[in-house]
Amino acid sequence: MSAVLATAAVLAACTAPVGQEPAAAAPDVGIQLFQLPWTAIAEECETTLGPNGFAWVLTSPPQEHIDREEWWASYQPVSYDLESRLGSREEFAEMVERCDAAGVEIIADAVVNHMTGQDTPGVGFAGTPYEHYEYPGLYTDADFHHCGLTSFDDIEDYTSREQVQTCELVNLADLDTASTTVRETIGAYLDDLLSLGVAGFRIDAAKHMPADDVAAIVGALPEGTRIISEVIRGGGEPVVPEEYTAFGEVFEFTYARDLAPALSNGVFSDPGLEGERPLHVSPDRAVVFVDNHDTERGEADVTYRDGPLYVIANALMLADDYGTPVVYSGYAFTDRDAGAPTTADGVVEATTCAEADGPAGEYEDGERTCVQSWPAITGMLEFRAYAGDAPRMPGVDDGDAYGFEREGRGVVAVNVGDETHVIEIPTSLEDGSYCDVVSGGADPASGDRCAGAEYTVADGVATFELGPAAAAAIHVGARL
Ligand code: LAG
Ligand code: CA
Repeated sequence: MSAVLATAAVLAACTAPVGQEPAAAAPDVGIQLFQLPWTAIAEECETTLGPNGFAWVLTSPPQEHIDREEWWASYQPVSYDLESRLGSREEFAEMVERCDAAGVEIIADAVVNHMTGQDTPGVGFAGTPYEHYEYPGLYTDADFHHCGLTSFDDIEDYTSREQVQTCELVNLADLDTASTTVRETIGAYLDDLLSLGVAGFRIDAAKHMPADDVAAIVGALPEGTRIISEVIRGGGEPVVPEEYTAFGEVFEFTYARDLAPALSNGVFSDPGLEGERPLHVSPDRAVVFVDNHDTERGEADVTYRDGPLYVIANALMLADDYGTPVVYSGYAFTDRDAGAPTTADGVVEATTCAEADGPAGEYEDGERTCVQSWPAITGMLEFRAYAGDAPRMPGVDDGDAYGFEREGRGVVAVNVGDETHVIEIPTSLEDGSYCDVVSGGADPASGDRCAGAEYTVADGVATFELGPAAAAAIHVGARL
């Protein structure tokens, strides 16, 4: 149902005069709306995500958490009550309903490897009292690992599988997920979220739980529940994402790591086009991203702060034929711990976008990036719908410019340099003039003009004149 609605939305948004239709592949792109309250996500689904063809939202964790200002309070569960700084149970349920009606599914972030990392007793956001290893009505000390392998039971050596999975991640009380009662308690929490209509879960810190434990927990959920395990690939580490693909998808961290260098040095190379990419799970198991809430505070070389380069990175990801992309949308920060702005009663506010049309030149702390609204991104969602499952053809790397065709369906081109560059890309698209969907696509008013740039295909070659740090994309549905 939702896929049908979303396809209709993409069709409605497409104003190309030629009678080409998007390929059969259903819209698959997700959007991580980091620390956005439930009522605001419901709004976004109706006004922006549904109409722009996003298929799913990854929310921040919905359960009760420690009562602290930092965003990462969300990652320290106190109880599985759906009462958090992001909204109430009722608001969560209403969000799922409204998003569903707009053709957008909800994937909830499930923090189930651990509880809090607080050494002193406290009271959670919704009023539940707790201690480091005591959560009334939920878990007692016996439900936790005390690995006894390191001085403070903290993970110190990531080359030790035993430490990674049974010691504590930054002091967070580590659940004994081999225990039947622990598995059942986690299962009841996930079932509760499913009863409100969520489509599935991001499994937070999955690497820190044996794959067999995760398999047992999610295996008890209804068939069709979507599972995306967060298993950060690490060089020389024994626990690898491939262990978690038998029961769902995984976030493929290699993807962003491979994408970034070319954006600064202009040296692009094609991925293995014959299927296999080194250190990548198989394409049908991969969820890919340019950045997420952790990497934008850490390893990511390209984030919202990089403006046009960030658009280019997202355009290349959305044009690719590998994996299922999730676009990231958060808020500006200078302090990595700073939570999203809250009201006087401590709930997160849906602050305004710094700029809805694209990256802002400058950001004030707390302003939202609203990447889901950027015309360049929604244009690439349209490109992706038209590209369908057409294979990616060998690319052209020409100085600071690069581009490739999705066979017979569309061509994408980028220029990461600071001078204008003309790049020619072989294509089997029909000769003619095409509207660039990154800079606006077809002009809805006229139907025979482009709102943004126009590029031509002649004699099997698409020619793009790209300004500094620019991307462009044409597809079969955007031919004049
Ligand atoms: C994740 N995936 O595996 C989340 O994506 C990531 O954002 C979480 O870390 C982590 N695992 C645990 O769920 C975040 C912050 C940490 C924060 C942690 C717990 O990046 O900085 O740790 O959530 O809130 C914080 C302090 C630590 C402290 C710990 C316990 O930074 O110094 O030891 O809390 O109190
Ligand atoms: Ca663990």
